[in-house]
Amino acid sequence: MDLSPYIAEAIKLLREAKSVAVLTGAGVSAESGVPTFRASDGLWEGHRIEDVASPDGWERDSNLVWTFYNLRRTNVSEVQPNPGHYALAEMEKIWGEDFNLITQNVDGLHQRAGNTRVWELHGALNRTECTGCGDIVDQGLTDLGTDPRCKKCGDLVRPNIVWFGESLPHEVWKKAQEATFLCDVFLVIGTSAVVYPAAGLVRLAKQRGDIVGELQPAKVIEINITPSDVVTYVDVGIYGPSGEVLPKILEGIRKG
Ligand code: BJW
Ligand code: ZN
Repeated sequence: MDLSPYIAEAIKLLREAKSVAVLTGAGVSAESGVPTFRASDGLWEGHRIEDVASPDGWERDSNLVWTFYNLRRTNVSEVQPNPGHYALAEMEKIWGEDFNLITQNVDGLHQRAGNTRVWELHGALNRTECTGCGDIVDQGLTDLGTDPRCKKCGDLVRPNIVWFGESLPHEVWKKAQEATFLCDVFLVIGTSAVVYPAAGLVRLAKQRGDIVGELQPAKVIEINITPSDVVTYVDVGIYGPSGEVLPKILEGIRKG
């Protein structure tokens, strides 16, 4: 399918935009070699993801949870940002403080590509959080074994990841909502948009005019290999790999 008319439409909307917000999901890192969550059977070594990435799973078997996360950490330490990540980093240079990248990803690849205004809704693989004193520490992406301990109080630490049923970090969520509310164009990239409250941002971008009369609904551009759950809010859908589509959009914005 020829994507160029949709890419041209996205470029036009972006060139008119004063403020841009982006929501990314696992698909943006797929071309780097980071597996997505819902692509295959959703299983890891026969376990449902919900069973290893949930407070219940942690209570049941923290050793298993750490084995899962050590593998994820090692995988991410071995991959590189792809052209999609780099295009988003270049876009931040164009819009500056009016460019906000909200991500559900925990792999840190946006920051490694150069984005600085990144709001991590679901935590980060490189950080741990003490189950005793709550201390949050950047531990890099090394294998931490299955019984890593807090240097301050000696209690077991857990991955600093938002599991199902847990709240998102308050300040980060506030920033994400603010950026969504203020943007003229909202890009939703590489997410199935089934996990809330993150997916709800797309609707917020569209419905901001209902809340503040003088605001126009943001234009929503989706980039994915297939339409997501929020397709009804999408103005321009570009259905191709983000690592190929985003550099083309960047090139078009620059040609201006
Ligand atoms: C490409 C591509 C390429 C591929 N180019 N594209 C019922 C209804 C509504 C809500 C709920 C409900 N029951 C429970 C809830 C709430 C729950 C939720 O939303 N559940 C739904 C699944 C139903 N949410 C929560 O629990 C959240 N907390 C919360 O709500 O707190 C308030 C509260 C507190 C107490 C009680 C109740 C409420 C927390 C959610 C945390 C999510 N965490 C995870 C796991 C972290 C584990 C880890 O990373 O280690 O975060 S879930 C997992 O999904 C991960 C992801 O960030 C998240 C989103 O997935 P994503 O990124 O969209 O990936 P995929 O795989 O789904 O999609 C990939 C996409 O890429 C696809 O579309 C492909 O087509 C595309 N793609 N290649 C472009 N090359
Ligand atoms: Zn501690």
